[in-house]
Amino acid sequence: MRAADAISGLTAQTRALALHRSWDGGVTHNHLVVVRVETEGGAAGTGFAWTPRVGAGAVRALVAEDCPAALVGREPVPQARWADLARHLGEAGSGGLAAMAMGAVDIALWDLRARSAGVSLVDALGRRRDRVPAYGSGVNLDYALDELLEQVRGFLAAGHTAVKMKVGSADPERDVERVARVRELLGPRGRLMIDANQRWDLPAAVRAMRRLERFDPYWIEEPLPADDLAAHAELRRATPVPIAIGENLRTVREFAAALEAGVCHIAQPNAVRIGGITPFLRVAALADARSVPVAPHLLPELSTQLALCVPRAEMVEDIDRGSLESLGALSAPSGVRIDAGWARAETEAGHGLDFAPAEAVPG
Ligand code: SMN
Ligand code: MG
Repeated sequence: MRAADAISGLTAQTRALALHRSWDGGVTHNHLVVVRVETEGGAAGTGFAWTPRVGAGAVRALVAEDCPAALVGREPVPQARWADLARHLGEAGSGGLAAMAMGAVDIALWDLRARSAGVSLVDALGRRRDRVPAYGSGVNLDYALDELLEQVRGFLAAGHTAVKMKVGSADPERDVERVARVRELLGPRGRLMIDANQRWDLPAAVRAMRRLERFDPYWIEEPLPADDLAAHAELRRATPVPIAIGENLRTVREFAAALEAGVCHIAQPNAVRIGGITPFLRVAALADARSVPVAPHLLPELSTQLALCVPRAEMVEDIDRGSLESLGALSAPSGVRIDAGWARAETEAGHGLDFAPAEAVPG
């Protein structure tokens, strides 16, 4: 890389994307932070972070105000810049919002690298497959039973045979009834994943799984507080259902510890929250070494591209009307397509995500 291609600057803008229907707990928007990295030679790459509820403004500030000192004047090499940024942002923490800021920058640097080479992100990272299975996913704990069943019918009509639904209702009986009805709709051969979003404590998780096991869940996702490995180990002894975690693990070391403890049977890194594509790939390598498949957490436009490159890919999440494209974040179709239960990426150079002009979000 010529010195003329050193990083010259970074910009970051936030944008509130109205959800078509609120996510559980009254979440009405997903907030996007779009980051652009430019080089002295005129090349550019785009990255992003997203957050349903809190932190978009803080991530924008970290990128725009704190990241340039670690990046400007240096070569846009993702892995090298990632290490610099981790050191530089370290006093803000290794995970959380600092990781999200790093994630947005790292995605931009990978986009820049692929574009400079004139290849797609998938080819820059190393394509291992042309398609990956997808599943229909709903943020549907707040849905009435008939709305939940309607959503699942929609997934089936779109060609999905694997579906994820929320559990963790205040009344455990409600979960049993809903899971039973969805299993009935799917039939015995469909894959049914359940996601508790950390809502249970250990006894509640043990009791719930005892009642839900008979519906043959393909995995139980986030049954417990994400960082409580000891509780996961206890639950693991109480249920044969594989445990899927990762959307709330924010560092490679947290994944290493969960894999080491034998409580992460399906790894679900989120490329934004873990600090970008660079650490995402490290998690995928660690998971592979433990015979654990990767089912990337949202959003489908990026997670599909990454799932095409990891050693062991399980499925990607086709979230109901929650993709960047369906939220109106893109000014052109992304090239990532999910059809009849399969996800593919036919993108132009880079990740192919062309973000619509951003507006500042008040506050
Ligand atoms: C989820 C998390 C964050 C936003 C939307 C949905 C959910 C999932 O836990 O696994 O899809
Ligand atoms: Mg989840």
